Amino acid sequence: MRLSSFLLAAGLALATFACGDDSTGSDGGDSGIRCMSGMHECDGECVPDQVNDPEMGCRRGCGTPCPEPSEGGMATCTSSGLCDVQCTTPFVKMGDQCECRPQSCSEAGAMCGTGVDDGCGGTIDCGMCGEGRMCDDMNQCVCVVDEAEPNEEELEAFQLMPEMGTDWPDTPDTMRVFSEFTLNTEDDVDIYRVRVRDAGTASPTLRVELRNIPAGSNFELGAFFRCDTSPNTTRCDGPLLGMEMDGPLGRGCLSENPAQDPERVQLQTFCGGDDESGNLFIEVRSTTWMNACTPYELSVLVE
Ligand SMILES: [Ca+2]
Ligand SMILES: [Ca+2]
Ligand SMILES: [Ca+2]
Repeated sequence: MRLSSFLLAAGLALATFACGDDSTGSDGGDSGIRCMSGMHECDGECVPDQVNDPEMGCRRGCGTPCPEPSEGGMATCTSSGLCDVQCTTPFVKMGDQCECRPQSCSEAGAMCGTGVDDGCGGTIDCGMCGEGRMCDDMNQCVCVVDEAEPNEEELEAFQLMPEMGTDWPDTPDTMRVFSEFTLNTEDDVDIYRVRVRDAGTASPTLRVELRNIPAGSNFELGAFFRCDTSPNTTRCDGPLLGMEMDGPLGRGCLSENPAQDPERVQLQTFCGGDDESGNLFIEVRSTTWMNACTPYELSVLVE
């Protein structure tokens, strides 16, 4: 077995050598002169092999540079010492020339858009994006940006309004559900401001819920209150209603449930004096973002 495979390998090696030997001399002329190893034929004579460089016509050439393709590539040498051409995408080799082959949308890296460059001076139409998405400058489908953007920090906080007016009184209760906002990128942070007005005798209770978190994503909710009158001793209500947290946006709660589970926080406001009016800041962010553009639902209750 071992001997036969050795013989087979030896046979193949000989065949390769013989083949290489046969073709030697075919490029310099057709006189059929056979040259010894390390030589090849040029104009009826055997000459030494050259450096395998296209500038010199490659190893088995006769000193004339290899022809360059007219566009889209360059002359090269094959490993056996003959002239060849190498084409750069989107050009493809056709004989000794490179021809432009128009790119498809995926080859061009485009998900959408009209007038996408096909690489050959023409354009292709790569269609439109699905619902909730738009085509950006790079021809990528990205989530549509919601109306509250930019709202990444306190100074840009988007003010949420109740059905009527701008303030959210606690007497009677004020409640509203918002379902037009999205986290449109992995880094999107949405900060909202709710103007709470203490209109009753008891201090306002604030309840915020985050629902309709897209499948595969995990969003978190924070709610923080800042009193008009210090000191601010607002606290989180109950262990199931968020983690107490003193943050840059005020005193409040964080709710960090796993996966798609809704987030829920409840704050009991306490301020200096009798008036517990102030600003509620709500923060929505993601820890896992699955590139879904569907809106989340934010419910705010002041009672
Ligand atoms: Ca947003
Ligand atoms: Ca934002
Ligand atoms: Ca969560």
